[in-house]
Amino acid sequence: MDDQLWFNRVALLIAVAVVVVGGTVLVVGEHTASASGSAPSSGAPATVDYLYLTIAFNPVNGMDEYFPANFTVPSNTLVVITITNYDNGTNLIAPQYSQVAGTVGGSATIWKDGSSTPQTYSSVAVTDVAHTFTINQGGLHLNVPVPPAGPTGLPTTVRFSAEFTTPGSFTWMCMAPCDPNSMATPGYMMGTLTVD
Ligand SMILES: [Cu+2]
Repeated sequence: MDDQLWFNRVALLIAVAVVVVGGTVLVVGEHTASASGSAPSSGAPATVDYLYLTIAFNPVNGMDEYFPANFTVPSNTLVVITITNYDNGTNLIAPQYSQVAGTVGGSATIWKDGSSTPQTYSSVAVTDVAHTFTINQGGLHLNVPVPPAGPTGLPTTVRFSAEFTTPGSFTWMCMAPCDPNSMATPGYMMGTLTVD
C-alpha cells in the first residue's frame, strides 16, 4: 500500500466514523416537509421524506458495507434516497443491473467523483459500477447502479426518488459482485427496507 493509498484509507475511515457518529441524524428523517412550501393545486399537500445512505468499508474488518443497511420509510410518500459512495472499485455487473428501474421518472441523478455538477442517468456501462441498490421482492422492482468514487477517493453521490405503497419488510441487495462475504451477510451488502 503506497502513501497515497494509505492516506485514502485513513481518510475513508474518518469519513465512516463521521457517518456512524452522525448516523442518528442522517437515518431516515422523521420530518415530513411540505414540498417547496406551496401546496399542489389539487389534493392533499405532497409529502417528502429523505433517506441518506453511505457506501464505504467497515472500519474493523474492511468489508464493503452500506451505512445504514436497515432503515424505515413511510408508505405513500415520495422518498428521496441519496447514496454517497466512497468505494472506488468497480465490479462487472449483469446488463439488467446497469439500468435504473423503479424510480420516479426511471432515472437517477449523479454527482461523479465529488463533482458539484449533477447529471441525470437512466443506465451506466456495465464496467462503471461499484455497487447497486436493488429490490426485487413483493412486487417491488427497484434497481439503481452506483458508479465508483473517483481515483483519489472523492465520493460519487447518486440520488433518486421512489414511492412505496405497500407496508412491509423488503430485502434490498447489491447485485454487483463486490465482495462475497459482504453480499452474503445481512447488514453489509444486503439489508431490510421497512415500509410503514
Ligand atoms: Cu456491493
